[in-house]
Amino acid sequence: MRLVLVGPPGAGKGTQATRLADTFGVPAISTGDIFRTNVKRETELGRKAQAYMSHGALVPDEVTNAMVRERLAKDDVAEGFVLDGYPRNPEQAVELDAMLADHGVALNAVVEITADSDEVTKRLLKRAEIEGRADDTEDVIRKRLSVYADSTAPVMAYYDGQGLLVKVDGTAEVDVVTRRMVDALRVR
Ligand code: B4P
Repeated sequence: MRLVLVGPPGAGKGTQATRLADTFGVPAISTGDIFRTNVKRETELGRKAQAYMSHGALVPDEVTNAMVRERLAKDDVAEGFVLDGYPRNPEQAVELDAMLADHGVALNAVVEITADSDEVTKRLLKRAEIEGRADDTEDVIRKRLSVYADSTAPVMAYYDGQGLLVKVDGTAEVDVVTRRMVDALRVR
């Protein structure tokens, strides 16, 4: 199973990616998590990503694409993966298709998790109280939502055109959303 999860910040991509990865027995790959790990370890990649992330902007494509290309070349993704947070613009989507073609494989489905701005803002502000993530402040959340509308929303048309898009309503309890996703993927 080669899956991509797309959705606004706070829709539940990271939350659901681990659950789907367990269900299908493949690794979950989160570009946001890889960046955050690198920021914490103060690596060169982390230094490059930090300023963009803390302002809610996308990390430049050349940095992100190279990182994903390297990750998808590892042995553990031979049987599949759940990709969370990538692609985030149509250019990254084209690049992902090229990476997979190089390995002679293709995506099985792209799941769009939907949730409105009020709901995701509420969730992220709650997470801020628990985890204190630098990009979960009200101003940065607003910026992330506008980046999503401008840059990431067009990715859905790209995948819809390929017949890969599956829409799942993300506004329910976590278990319910997981079941909706698994059911929607099984009927495909
Ligand atoms: P991400 O790490 O992808 O952050 P995110 O969009 O907020 O999603 P996340 O997975 O963390 O949250 P989730 O919705 O699961 O990206 C962070 C930054 O990294 C970006 O702004 C950008 O700068 C950079 N970046 C990442 N990928 C990039 C790319 N491809 N190109 C360029 N830059 C990139 O969960 C949010 C909260 O909601 C959690 O607290 C969770 O517990 C809660 N929640 C989840 N499901 C719920 C439910 N059903 N009900 C109630 N609460 C729920």
